[in-house]
Amino acid sequence: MRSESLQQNGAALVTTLLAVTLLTIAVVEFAYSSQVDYHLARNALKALQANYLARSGVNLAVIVLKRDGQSSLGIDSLGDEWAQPLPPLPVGEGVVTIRVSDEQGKVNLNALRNTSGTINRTWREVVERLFTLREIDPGTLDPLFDWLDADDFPEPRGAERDHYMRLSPPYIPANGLLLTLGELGRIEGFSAALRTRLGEVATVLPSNSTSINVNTAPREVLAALFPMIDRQSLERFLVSRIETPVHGVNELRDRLGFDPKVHTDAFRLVSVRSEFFAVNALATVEPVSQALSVVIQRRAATMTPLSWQTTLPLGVRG
Ligand SMILES: [Ca+2]
Ligand SMILES: [Ca+2]
Repeated sequence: MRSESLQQNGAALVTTLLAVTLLTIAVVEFAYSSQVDYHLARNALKALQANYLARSGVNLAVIVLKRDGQSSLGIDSLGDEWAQPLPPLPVGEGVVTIRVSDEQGKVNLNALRNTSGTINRTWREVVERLFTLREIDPGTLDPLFDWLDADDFPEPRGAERDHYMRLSPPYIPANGLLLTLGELGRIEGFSAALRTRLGEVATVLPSNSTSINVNTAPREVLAALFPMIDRQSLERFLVSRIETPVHGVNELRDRLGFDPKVHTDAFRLVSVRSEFFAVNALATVEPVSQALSVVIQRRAATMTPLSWQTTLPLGVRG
């Protein structure tokens, strides 16, 4: 009798232990998944807040650019309000950093194509010099010329329809203007590393008739436009244009110390006013960051976003 009772007690103990173990596992599992859900929900909320904060940063820059367009005396320069670096702005639980740059300080690769579908000789020379200054073989430009020009005849080191149709998967080259800077990735030889090296000095704008704003162009772009200018004159100009921007081509000629007898086609490629700007906003609502990059076209008082790039939330921590 006693042995039977002990056996029953033992079985009850095992059953109880088993039940407690299962319950513990269930509770731990539930607590873990609740914690994961909580972190996911919290990060999604922070990402949403960061996204809207970055959008607000872009909107703020648009207001500044619009106001500048209405007030500035027909020129855009690095002394303008939009060009001044702002400290990071705290907003609510987050902080947003905004940078505006002039896309017309860069070389617009679409300017290489004449409206007739041929390659523009003057721009071609400028871009070849720019590549040389960036220590990139100008021969790598041939596939770009072929991508832009209307014909199917390859340049000496170029690539036309025949080449792209042999790829897997095959595709047809544009034989027209580029739509985005990213499209360069589809052109033979334009590797990611090469595109990164061009980022600060080249852009893609939705027109082939843009000019370069000499009040905002980087040193290398100016050197590619005016190879006959000595280094000292160029450095003097780069320093002086912030306080005293150029108001016209004749003034530029004087400021760069040009011999009046010297003629250069490059003067037909430059201006002192800009229509295209890039706005970069980086918003952080800890632990999530969100970056937005927008190209804005400013025409009179009309501001049109042309491209809108969002990066994935960065720096997510538990
Ligand atoms: Ca072509
Ligand atoms: Ca061609």
